[in-house]
Amino acid sequence: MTNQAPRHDWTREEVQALFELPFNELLFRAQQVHRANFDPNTVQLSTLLSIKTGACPEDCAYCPQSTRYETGLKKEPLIDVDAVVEAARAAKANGSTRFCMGAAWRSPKDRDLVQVERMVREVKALGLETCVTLGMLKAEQAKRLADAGLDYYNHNLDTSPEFYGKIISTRTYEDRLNTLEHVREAGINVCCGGIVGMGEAPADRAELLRQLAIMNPHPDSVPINNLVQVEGTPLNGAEKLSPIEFVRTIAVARILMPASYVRLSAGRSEMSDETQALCFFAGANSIFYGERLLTTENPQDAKDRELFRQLGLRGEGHVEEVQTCGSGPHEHGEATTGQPAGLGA
Ligand code: SAM
Ligand code: DTB
Ligand code: SF4
Repeated sequence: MTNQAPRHDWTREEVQALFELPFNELLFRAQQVHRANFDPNTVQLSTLLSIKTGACPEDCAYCPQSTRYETGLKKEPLIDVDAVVEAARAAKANGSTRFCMGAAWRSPKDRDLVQVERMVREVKALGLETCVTLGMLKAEQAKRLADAGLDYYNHNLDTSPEFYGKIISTRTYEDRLNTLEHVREAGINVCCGGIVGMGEAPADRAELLRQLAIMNPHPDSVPINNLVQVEGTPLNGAEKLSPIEFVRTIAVARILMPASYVRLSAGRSEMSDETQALCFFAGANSIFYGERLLTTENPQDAKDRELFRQLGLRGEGHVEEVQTCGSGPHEHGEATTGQPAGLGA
């Protein structure tokens, strides 16, 4: 029942019905699916670095980096490759296996891409998985990044197609799907999720997850962000999602996309340990680890170490310690063993 092949034909009604299950029933099902596909006590660790900060021409209503909103953010042009390598080395020493570099661009200029390609090569040479999020990509740009050895590209749907126009006007949902297609066609793994807590209706959350789940194949990583409210952005002061509804969102994501890594992403700083514990029980098996997201804060390393200790969770092993796990439960061939510093068992 629980380790069936992933489906791509979920209907709105089916997804809605999952959200409406009694909480215990939903979490039990999610945990069953999770166990059929992953080690339930292992969490993949990714570290973020903003490589180009602020002054973004887009109008994403949640984002402190848009030039349209007064958020007091200090803007910074594309940083040096050396600074990136230093941060990546520290992330690896701390137990992260993936290093995600984010740039506040609508889309990268071809000359900027040369520098990003160098970053990808050098971070990869450290033995880390690489991920970048640079905005919209053309097919040739995705190809260049693939040639540089990029492992993942993050590009979120953010919300349902129906709610999308209330959040962003400067690029369309279709634009996002096109970028995702270029990424997939170039052979790069897709990291794609969204944000909740933006004042969307329950049906928008269900539809965001359904849109992700009807992709074939499913995104390899699915970041679920809880809006980080930033003063000066239009969504500052939006009604917050209840922690229980957030946990339900994680559980439904796990059931719809059984073999994908579901990342408990932005918003952990404001979450209780208990909420995070429920998210892990509901099937979240990846986090951003490290004291900053892109421009906002994330829990201190020591706090995450203590949380993992209390829950008996361990960070997924370093990439170069990969053991082939052909007979194992998860199908990505990534590391399942190893004792990374910081969050190892
Ligand atoms: N500029 C590129 C883009 O938008 O595609 C890449 C960087 S952008 C900051 C990456 C993602 O971060 C967004 O798609 C959004 O899902 C997430 N994000 C941005 N601001 C956020 C916030 N305040 N709270 C939660 N997630 C946020
Ligand atoms: C994703 O889904 N969440 C990350 C990453 N992909 C790039 C970004 C979260 C950003 C939170 C707000 C900030 O720190 O600027
Ligand atoms: Fe720019 Fe990305 Fe922020 Fe939108 S989410 S304003 S595209 S940095």
